[in-house]
Amino acid sequence: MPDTIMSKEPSSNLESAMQMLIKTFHKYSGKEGDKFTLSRGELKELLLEELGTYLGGSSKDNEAVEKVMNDLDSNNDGEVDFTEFIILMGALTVACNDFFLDCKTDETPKEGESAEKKN
Ligand SMILES: [Ca+2]
Ligand SMILES: [Ca+2]
Repeated sequence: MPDTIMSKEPSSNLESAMQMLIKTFHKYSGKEGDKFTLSRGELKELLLEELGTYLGGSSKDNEAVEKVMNDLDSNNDGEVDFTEFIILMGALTVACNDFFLDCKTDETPKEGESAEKKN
C-alpha cells in the first residue's frame, strides 16, 4: 500500500514535502545497521547534510548531536525511528513558523495600528 502511494506523482507541494521527508529519512537510515532507523552516526550525518542551515554551527558539535539524539530517542533503544524523526521535524517547523510570524509582525505593522500601545 505505501508503495503505491509513493509511486504516485505528488499533486501538491505539501504532498511532495511529505515524500521528501520520507525519502530523506530512508536515504540516511539505510546506510548502516537497521535499515529503518537512524543510528547515532546516521542521525549526525542527516543533521549536518540536511539541516545545517537551521541547526547552525551547533550541529557540528558532538555534544549537540548527542543531545538531539537523547531528546528524540523517546523509547531509549539507541536509534531514531521515523516517528521520532518526524517529531524533530515538527518541532523545527514550529520554530521556523514562530520565526516567520515574528518577522512578519516586525516588518509589516498593520496600518492604523501603532506598533506600541501606550496606556
Ligand atoms: Ca540505520
Ligand atoms: Ca528510538
